Amino acid sequence: MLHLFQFPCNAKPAKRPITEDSIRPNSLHFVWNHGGIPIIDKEYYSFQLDGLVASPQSCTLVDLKDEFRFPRIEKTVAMQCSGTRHIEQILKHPGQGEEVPKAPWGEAAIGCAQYVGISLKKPMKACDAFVDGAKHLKFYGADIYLKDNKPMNYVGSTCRAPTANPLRIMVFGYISARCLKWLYKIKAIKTPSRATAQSQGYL
Ligand SMILES: Nc1nc2c(c(=O)[nH]1)N[C@H]1C(S)=C(S)[C@@H](COP(=O)(O)O)O[C@H]1N2
Ligand SMILES: [Mo]
Repeated sequence: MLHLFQFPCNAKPAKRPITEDSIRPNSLHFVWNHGGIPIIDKEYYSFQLDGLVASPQSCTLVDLKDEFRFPRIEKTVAMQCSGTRHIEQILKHPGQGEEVPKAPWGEAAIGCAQYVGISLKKPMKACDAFVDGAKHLKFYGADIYLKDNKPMNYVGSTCRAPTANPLRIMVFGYISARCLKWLYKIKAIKTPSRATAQSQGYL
């Protein structure tokens, strides 16, 4: 892989990948991070579902891996960063842009892979019902990055119909900026999140 940035790790295949197979091997799938890669202790990891729901829930990784409660599903998903070909934007508007302002991304920020996970509908069901006009889900990543020198978590939101693997949410049909990694919390909210990666960077 060619590292456009060593930190935060932003990497693309050094050569144009062979396109015979629509699935990109994991070792050649693009990587786009805004901050560090959090160290998550499986023993202590727990995942929250709260906000505008009747009964907020917390699950551990052991709960989420219980295939009896949460049957696994498999999907082939193509992800595309809305910042692919970002270099053209940087050349036209230097100084403007999102959180990884100088990463010279060309057209490589696209990748198709097979994901195995669980549907978010299942753990959400345990919350009973959405209340008070909950229309969106807000996702919180455990990683921290700096935006204008302020430390923050990577956060985003979507309308509430996604399917998820709790450590990585795959929201089908959305830009990959909403497919949060290292997810530790989902909150039901009324309107789209005001987090910078949602309301500015990848609006
Ligand atoms: N927690 C977290 N989730 C994140 C990001 C991030 O920096 N932190 N980057 C987003 C962006 S902009 C993209 S394009 C994809 C990249 O996913 P990948 O590294 O698996 O290709 O993850 C998204 N989810
Ligand atoms: Mo992205």
